[in-house]
Amino acid sequence: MKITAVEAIPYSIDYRKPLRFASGEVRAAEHVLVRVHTDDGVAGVAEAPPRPFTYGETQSGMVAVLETVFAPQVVGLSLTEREVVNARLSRTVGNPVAKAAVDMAIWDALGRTLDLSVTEMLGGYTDRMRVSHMLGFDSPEAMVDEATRMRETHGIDVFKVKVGRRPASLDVAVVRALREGLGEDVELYVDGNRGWTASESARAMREMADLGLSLAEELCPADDVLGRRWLVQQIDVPFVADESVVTPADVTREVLGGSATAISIKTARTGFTGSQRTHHLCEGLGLEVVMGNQIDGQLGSACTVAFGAAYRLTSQRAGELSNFLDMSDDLLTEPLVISDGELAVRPGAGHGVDIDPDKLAHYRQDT
Ligand code: MUC
Ligand code: MG
Repeated sequence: MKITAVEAIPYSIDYRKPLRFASGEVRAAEHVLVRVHTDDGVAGVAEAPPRPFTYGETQSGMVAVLETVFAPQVVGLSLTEREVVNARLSRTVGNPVAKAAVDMAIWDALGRTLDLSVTEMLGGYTDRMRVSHMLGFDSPEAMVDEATRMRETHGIDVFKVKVGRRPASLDVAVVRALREGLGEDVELYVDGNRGWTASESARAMREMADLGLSLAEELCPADDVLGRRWLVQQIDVPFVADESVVTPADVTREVLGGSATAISIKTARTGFTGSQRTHHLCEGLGLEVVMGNQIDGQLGSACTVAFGAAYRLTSQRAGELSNFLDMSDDLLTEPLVISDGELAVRPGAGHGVDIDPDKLAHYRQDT
Protein backbone atom coordinates (compact mmCIF):
# COMPACT_ATOMS: atom_id res chain seq x y z
CA MET A 1 0.00 0.00 0.00
CA LYS A 2 3.01 2.32 -0.35
CA ILE A 3 2.75 5.29 -2.70
CA THR A 4 5.44 5.01 -5.37
CA ALA A 5 4.56 7.87 -7.76
CA VAL A 6 2.16 10.77 -8.36
CA GLU A 7 1.45 11.75 -11.98
CA ALA A 8 -0.04 15.11 -12.99
CA ILE A 9 -1.45 14.96 -16.53
CA PRO A 10 -2.88 18.14 -18.09
CA TYR A 11 -5.75 17.63 -20.52
CA SER A 12 -8.28 19.77 -22.35
CA ILE A 13 -11.84 18.92 -23.46
CA ASP A 14 -14.05 21.61 -25.02
CA TYR A 15 -17.42 22.58 -23.66
CA ARG A 16 -20.29 22.54 -26.15
CA LYS A 17 -21.24 25.97 -24.87
CA PRO A 18 -19.43 28.25 -22.42
CA LEU A 19 -20.58 28.52 -18.80
CA ARG A 20 -20.60 32.19 -17.73
CA PHE A 21 -20.91 33.53 -14.20
CA ALA A 22 -19.98 36.68 -12.25
CA SER A 23 -16.36 35.70 -11.52
CA GLY A 24 -15.44 34.15 -14.87
CA GLU A 25 -16.24 31.95 -17.82
CA VAL A 26 -15.31 28.38 -18.77
CA ARG A 27 -15.04 27.31 -22.43
CA ALA A 28 -12.91 24.19 -22.03
CA ALA A 29 -12.20 21.76 -19.22
CA GLU A 30 -8.46 22.44 -18.97
CA HIS A 31 -7.98 20.16 -15.99
CA VAL A 32 -5.25 17.99 -14.50
CA LEU A 33 -5.65 14.25 -14.01
CA VAL A 34 -3.84 13.15 -10.85
CA ARG A 35 -2.83 9.50 -10.68
CA VAL A 36 -1.35 7.97 -7.53
CA HIS A 37 0.50 4.64 -7.99
CA THR A 38 1.32 2.09 -5.29
CA ASP A 39 3.80 -0.75 -4.93
CA ASP A 40 0.88 -3.20 -5.29
CA GLY A 41 0.38 -2.05 -8.88
CA VAL A 42 -2.82 -0.16 -7.99
CA ALA A 43 -3.51 3.34 -9.33
CA GLY A 44 -6.04 5.82 -7.93
CA VAL A 45 -7.23 8.84 -9.90
CA ALA A 46 -8.81 12.25 -9.36
CA GLU A 47 -9.55 15.36 -11.39
CA ALA A 48 -8.21 18.83 -10.52
CA PRO A 49 -10.16 21.67 -12.19
CA PRO A 50 -8.14 24.89 -11.81
CA ARG A 51 -10.18 28.04 -11.23
CA PRO A 52 -7.65 30.88 -11.58
CA PHE A 53 -10.30 33.56 -11.01
CA THR A 54 -11.31 32.01 -7.71
CA TYR A 55 -8.32 30.33 -6.04
CA GLY A 56 -5.40 31.54 -8.20
CA GLU A 57 -4.43 28.03 -9.34
CA THR A 58 -3.70 27.47 -13.04
CA GLN A 59 -3.34 24.25 -15.01
CA SER A 60 0.42 24.61 -15.54
CA GLY A 61 0.94 25.88 -11.99
CA MET A 62 -0.88 22.82 -10.66
CA VAL A 63 1.27 20.42 -12.66
CA ALA A 64 4.37 22.19 -11.31
CA VAL A 65 3.28 22.21 -7.65
CA LEU A 66 2.10 18.58 -7.86
CA GLU A 67 5.35 17.36 -9.42
CA THR A 68 7.82 19.44 -7.44
CA VAL A 69 6.18 20.00 -4.03
CA PHE A 70 3.35 17.54 -3.28
CA ALA A 71 4.56 14.34 -4.99
CA PRO A 72 7.85 14.24 -3.01
CA GLN A 73 5.85 14.79 0.21
CA VAL A 74 3.64 11.73 -0.27
CA VAL A 75 5.81 9.20 -2.11
CA GLY A 76 6.86 6.52 0.40
CA LEU A 77 3.77 6.95 2.63
CA SER A 78 1.14 4.22 2.96
CA LEU A 79 -2.39 4.76 1.60
CA THR A 80 -3.58 4.41 5.19
CA GLU A 81 -1.54 7.44 6.34
CA ARG A 82 -4.01 9.98 4.99
CA GLU A 83 -3.69 12.22 8.04
CA VAL A 84 0.09 12.36 7.47
CA VAL A 85 -0.58 13.29 3.84
CA ASN A 86 -2.99 15.99 5.02
CA ALA A 87 -0.51 17.38 7.56
CA ARG A 88 2.32 17.50 5.03
CA LEU A 89 0.27 19.12 2.25
CA SER A 90 -1.23 21.61 4.74
CA ARG A 91 2.24 23.05 5.42
CA THR A 92 1.93 24.77 2.04
CA VAL A 93 -0.71 27.49 2.05
CA GLY A 94 -3.16 27.75 -0.85
CA ASN A 95 -3.30 25.28 -3.77
CA PRO A 96 -6.53 23.71 -2.45
CA VAL A 97 -7.55 22.02 -5.70
CA ALA A 98 -4.17 20.38 -6.35
CA LYS A 99 -4.09 19.10 -2.74
CA ALA A 100 -7.69 17.84 -2.97
CA ALA A 101 -6.90 15.79 -6.07
CA VAL A 102 -3.94 14.08 -4.37
CA ASP A 103 -6.18 13.24 -1.42
CA MET A 104 -9.02 11.83 -3.57
CA ALA A 105 -6.64 9.79 -5.75
CA ILE A 106 -5.24 8.23 -2.55
CA TRP A 107 -8.77 7.36 -1.34
CA ASP A 108 -9.50 5.82 -4.76
CA ALA A 109 -6.32 3.74 -4.59
CA LEU A 110 -7.18 2.63 -1.04
CA GLY A 111 -10.68 1.60 -2.12
CA ARG A 112 -9.32 -0.35 -5.07
CA THR A 113 -6.80 -2.05 -2.78
CA LEU A 114 -9.45 -3.03 -0.19
CA ASP A 115 -12.21 -3.61 -2.77
CA LEU A 116 -14.48 -1.08 -1.07
CA SER A 117 -16.16 1.97 -2.55
CA VAL A 118 -15.21 5.43 -1.27
CA THR A 119 -18.83 5.95 -0.20
CA GLU A 120 -18.65 2.78 1.92
CA MET A 121 -15.33 3.80 3.46
CA LEU A 122 -16.54 7.33 4.27
CA GLY A 123 -19.96 6.64 5.76
CA GLY A 124 -22.18 4.61 3.43
CA TYR A 125 -25.38 6.56 4.15
CA THR A 126 -27.04 6.13 0.73
CA ASP A 127 -26.16 5.28 -2.87
CA ARG A 128 -27.50 8.28 -4.80
CA MET A 129 -28.26 11.99 -4.76
CA ARG A 130 -30.86 14.23 -6.33
CA VAL A 131 -29.27 16.53 -8.89
CA SER A 132 -29.29 20.31 -9.06
CA HIS A 133 -28.38 21.86 -12.43
CA MET A 134 -26.43 25.13 -12.65
CA LEU A 135 -27.68 27.70 -15.19
CA GLY A 136 -24.99 30.13 -16.45
CA PHE A 137 -25.64 33.67 -17.69
CA ASP A 138 -27.81 33.97 -20.76
CA SER A 139 -31.09 35.53 -21.82
CA PRO A 140 -34.24 34.60 -19.85
CA GLU A 141 -35.55 32.62 -22.86
CA ALA A 142 -32.34 30.62 -23.27
CA MET A 143 -32.13 29.83 -19.55
CA VAL A 144 -35.77 28.71 -19.39
CA ASP A 145 -35.15 26.55 -22.49
CA GLU A 146 -32.10 24.94 -20.90
CA ALA A 147 -33.92 24.24 -17.64
CA THR A 148 -36.86 22.77 -19.53
CA ARG A 149 -34.52 20.53 -21.53
CA MET A 150 -32.82 19.37 -18.31
CA ARG A 151 -36.19 18.57 -16.78
CA GLU A 152 -37.46 16.71 -19.84
CA THR A 153 -34.23 14.82 -20.56
CA HIS A 154 -32.90 14.09 -17.08
CA GLY A 155 -35.83 14.69 -14.72
CA ILE A 156 -33.96 17.51 -12.93
CA ASP A 157 -36.20 19.86 -10.95
CA VAL A 158 -33.68 21.82 -8.89
CA PHE A 159 -31.80 24.72 -10.49
CA LYS A 160 -29.04 27.01 -9.28
CA VAL A 161 -29.22 30.29 -11.19
CA LYS A 162 -26.06 32.33 -11.67
CA VAL A 163 -26.63 35.97 -10.74
CA GLY A 164 -24.38 38.93 -9.93
CA ARG A 165 -24.64 40.92 -13.18
CA ARG A 166 -25.12 44.67 -13.44
CA PRO A 167 -27.78 45.87 -13.67
CA ALA A 168 -29.24 43.26 -11.32
CA SER A 169 -32.53 43.54 -13.23
CA LEU A 170 -30.97 41.20 -15.86
CA ASP A 171 -30.82 38.41 -13.28
CA VAL A 172 -34.12 39.25 -11.59
CA ALA A 173 -35.80 38.92 -15.01
CA VAL A 174 -34.21 35.49 -15.50
CA VAL A 175 -35.34 34.16 -12.11
CA ARG A 176 -38.84 35.51 -12.71
CA ALA A 177 -38.96 33.87 -16.17
CA LEU A 178 -37.77 30.56 -14.69
CA ARG A 179 -40.42 30.61 -11.97
CA GLU A 180 -43.16 31.53 -14.48
CA GLY A 181 -41.91 29.07 -17.11
CA LEU A 182 -41.25 26.09 -14.83
CA GLY A 183 -43.97 26.52 -12.22
CA GLU A 184 -44.02 26.27 -8.44
CA ASP A 185 -42.74 22.69 -8.23
CA VAL A 186 -39.12 23.36 -9.15
CA GLU A 187 -36.59 24.48 -6.55
CA LEU A 188 -34.68 27.63 -7.52
CA TYR A 189 -31.71 29.24 -5.75
CA VAL A 190 -29.15 31.86 -6.75
CA ASP A 191 -25.34 32.15 -6.71
CA GLY A 192 -23.72 35.58 -7.16
CA ASN A 193 -20.02 34.56 -7.17
CA ARG A 194 -19.30 37.85 -5.32
CA GLY A 195 -20.64 39.92 -8.21
CA TRP A 196 -22.77 42.38 -6.25
CA THR A 197 -22.21 44.66 -3.29
CA ALA A 198 -24.13 43.91 -0.11
CA SER A 199 -26.68 46.63 -0.84
CA GLU A 200 -27.13 45.51 -4.47
CA SER A 201 -27.68 41.99 -3.15
CA ALA A 202 -30.24 43.15 -0.58
CA ARG A 203 -32.17 45.07 -3.23
CA ALA A 204 -32.13 42.15 -5.69
CA MET A 205 -33.28 39.72 -2.99
CA ARG A 206 -36.18 42.07 -2.17
CA GLU A 207 -37.12 42.18 -5.86
CA MET A 208 -37.10 38.36 -5.95
CA ALA A 209 -38.94 37.95 -2.62
CA ASP A 210 -42.08 36.56 -4.29
CA LEU A 211 -40.18 33.93 -6.33
CA GLY A 212 -39.75 31.29 -3.62
CA LEU A 213 -35.95 31.02 -3.66
CA SER A 214 -34.55 28.37 -1.33
CA LEU A 215 -30.94 29.61 -0.90
CA ALA A 216 -28.68 32.55 -1.76
CA GLU A 217 -24.98 31.84 -2.32
CA GLU A 218 -21.95 34.16 -2.12
CA LEU A 219 -23.88 37.17 -3.44
CA CYS A 220 -21.18 39.61 -2.29
CA PRO A 221 -17.57 39.10 -1.16
CA ALA A 222 -16.82 37.82 2.34
CA ASP A 223 -14.27 40.63 2.62
CA ASP A 224 -17.19 43.08 2.75
CA VAL A 225 -17.30 41.95 6.36
CA LEU A 226 -19.92 44.20 7.93
CA GLY A 227 -21.90 44.60 4.71
CA ARG A 228 -22.26 40.86 4.30
CA ARG A 229 -23.27 40.40 7.95
CA TRP A 230 -25.92 43.12 7.45
CA LEU A 231 -27.15 41.33 4.30
CA VAL A 232 -27.29 37.86 5.88
CA GLN A 233 -29.34 39.21 8.81
CA GLN A 234 -32.09 40.57 6.57
CA ILE A 235 -32.65 37.77 4.04
CA ASP A 236 -35.06 34.98 4.91
CA VAL A 237 -33.22 32.07 3.25
CA PRO A 238 -29.93 30.41 4.21
CA PHE A 239 -26.90 32.33 2.88
CA VAL A 240 -24.44 29.79 1.46
CA ALA A 241 -20.70 30.42 1.71
CA ASP A 242 -18.85 28.78 -1.19
CA GLU A 243 -15.49 30.16 -2.40
CA SER A 244 -15.07 32.03 0.91
CA VAL A 245 -14.82 28.74 2.86
CA VAL A 246 -11.80 26.84 1.59
CA THR A 247 -10.83 25.52 5.04
CA PRO A 248 -12.72 24.57 8.21
CA ALA A 249 -11.22 27.69 9.82
CA ASP A 250 -12.87 29.76 7.06
CA VAL A 251 -16.20 28.07 7.86
CA THR A 252 -15.80 28.95 11.55
CA ARG A 253 -14.91 32.57 10.75
CA GLU A 254 -17.79 33.11 8.31
CA VAL A 255 -20.42 31.44 10.47
CA LEU A 256 -19.37 32.92 13.81
CA GLY A 257 -19.05 36.32 12.12
CA GLY A 258 -22.67 36.10 10.98
CA SER A 259 -21.66 36.16 7.30
CA ALA A 260 -22.96 32.71 6.32
CA THR A 261 -25.68 30.34 7.49
CA ALA A 262 -25.03 27.38 5.14
CA ILE A 263 -21.96 25.86 3.49
CA SER A 264 -21.11 24.55 0.03
CA ILE A 265 -18.79 21.54 0.18
CA LYS A 266 -16.83 20.96 -3.02
CA THR A 267 -14.72 17.82 -3.11
CA ALA A 268 -12.69 19.45 -5.91
CA ARG A 269 -11.63 22.05 -3.32
CA THR A 270 -11.31 20.03 -0.10
CA GLY A 271 -10.91 16.44 -1.29
CA PHE A 272 -12.49 13.74 0.88
CA THR A 273 -10.33 14.26 3.97
CA GLY A 274 -10.92 18.04 4.10
CA SER A 275 -14.59 17.64 3.16
CA GLN A 276 -15.03 15.22 6.07
CA ARG A 277 -13.68 17.90 8.40
CA THR A 278 -16.03 20.52 6.95
CA HIS A 279 -18.98 18.10 7.06
CA HIS A 280 -18.40 17.23 10.73
CA LEU A 281 -18.01 20.91 11.61
CA CYS A 282 -21.25 21.81 9.82
CA GLU A 283 -23.08 18.98 11.55
CA GLY A 284 -21.82 20.18 14.91
CA LEU A 285 -22.83 23.75 14.17
CA GLY A 286 -26.24 22.71 12.82
CA LEU A 287 -25.70 24.18 9.33
CA GLU A 288 -27.28 23.18 6.05
CA VAL A 289 -24.88 21.88 3.42
CA VAL A 290 -24.96 21.86 -0.37
CA MET A 291 -22.66 19.59 -2.37
CA GLY A 292 -21.28 22.11 -4.89
CA ASN A 293 -19.73 21.78 -8.33
CA GLN A 294 -16.47 23.36 -9.42
CA ILE A 295 -17.45 22.82 -13.05
CA ASP A 296 -16.16 19.28 -12.71
CA GLY A 297 -15.99 16.67 -15.42
CA GLN A 298 -17.37 13.17 -14.91
CA LEU A 299 -14.52 12.02 -12.68
CA GLY A 300 -14.98 15.04 -10.39
CA SER A 301 -18.74 14.55 -10.38
CA ALA A 302 -18.26 10.87 -9.44
CA CYS A 303 -16.16 12.09 -6.50
CA THR A 304 -18.82 14.61 -5.45
CA VAL A 305 -21.63 12.04 -5.46
CA ALA A 306 -19.38 9.47 -3.74
CA PHE A 307 -18.83 11.90 -0.86
CA GLY A 308 -22.32 13.41 -0.83
CA ALA A 309 -24.00 10.00 -0.64
CA ALA A 310 -21.81 8.96 2.29
CA TYR A 311 -23.57 11.18 4.86
CA ARG A 312 -27.13 12.12 5.77
CA LEU A 313 -26.40 15.85 5.91
CA THR A 314 -24.69 16.03 2.50
CA SER A 315 -27.35 13.93 0.75
CA GLN A 316 -30.37 15.83 2.07
CA ARG A 317 -30.28 18.58 -0.54
CA ALA A 318 -29.83 18.09 -4.26
CA GLY A 319 -26.13 18.10 -5.20
CA GLU A 320 -24.71 20.13 -8.09
CA LEU A 321 -23.71 17.19 -10.25
CA SER A 322 -24.59 18.00 -13.84
CA ASN A 323 -22.04 20.45 -15.29
CA PHE A 324 -20.36 17.60 -17.18
CA LEU A 325 -23.45 17.40 -19.42
CA ASP A 326 -22.17 20.49 -21.25
CA MET A 327 -18.82 18.91 -22.14
CA SER A 328 -18.22 17.65 -25.69
CA ASP A 329 -16.60 14.45 -24.36
CA ASP A 330 -15.03 13.04 -21.19
CA LEU A 331 -12.41 10.56 -19.94
CA LEU A 332 -14.43 7.71 -18.45
CA THR A 333 -14.93 4.28 -20.01
CA GLU A 334 -18.62 4.34 -18.92
CA PRO A 335 -20.28 7.79 -18.90
CA LEU A 336 -22.23 8.92 -15.83
CA VAL A 337 -25.98 8.95 -16.37
CA ILE A 338 -28.47 11.29 -14.69
CA SER A 339 -32.01 9.94 -14.83
CA ASP A 340 -35.19 10.72 -12.90
CA GLY A 341 -33.31 13.70 -11.48
CA GLU A 342 -30.78 11.48 -9.69
CA LEU A 343 -27.15 10.44 -10.02
CA ALA A 344 -26.22 7.10 -8.44
CA VAL A 345 -22.87 6.26 -6.92
CA ARG A 346 -21.12 3.86 -9.24
CA PRO A 347 -20.89 0.38 -7.77
CA GLY A 348 -17.32 -0.85 -7.56
CA ALA A 349 -14.12 -0.13 -5.70
CA GLY A 350 -12.86 3.41 -5.06
CA HIS A 351 -14.81 5.99 -7.09
CA GLY A 352 -16.23 3.13 -9.20
CA VAL A 353 -15.06 4.68 -12.47
CA ASP A 354 -12.22 3.98 -14.90
CA ILE A 355 -10.25 6.24 -17.24
CA ASP A 356 -10.39 5.30 -20.91
CA PRO A 357 -6.73 5.15 -22.03
CA ASP A 358 -7.55 6.12 -25.62
CA LYS A 359 -9.51 9.17 -24.52
CA LEU A 360 -6.74 10.23 -22.18
CA ALA A 361 -4.17 9.80 -24.96
CA HIS A 362 -6.35 11.94 -27.22
CA TYR A 363 -7.00 14.83 -24.79
CA ARG A 364 -3.76 14.97 -22.80
CA GLN A 365 -1.61 18.00 -23.58
CA ASP A 366 1.80 16.81 -22.40
CA THR A 367 2.63 14.39 -25.23
C1 MUC B 1 -20.07 27.90 -8.08
O1 MUC B 1 -20.81 27.37 -7.26
O2 MUC B 1 -19.59 28.98 -7.81
C2 MUC B 1 -18.15 28.67 -10.56
C3 MUC B 1 -16.82 28.86 -10.31
C4 MUC B 1 -16.37 27.81 -9.50
O3 MUC B 1 -15.26 27.62 -9.02
O4 MUC B 1 -17.42 26.99 -9.24
C5 MUC B 1 -18.53 27.38 -10.02
C6 MUC B 1 -19.82 27.19 -9.39
MG1 MG C 1 -20.81 29.12 -5.87
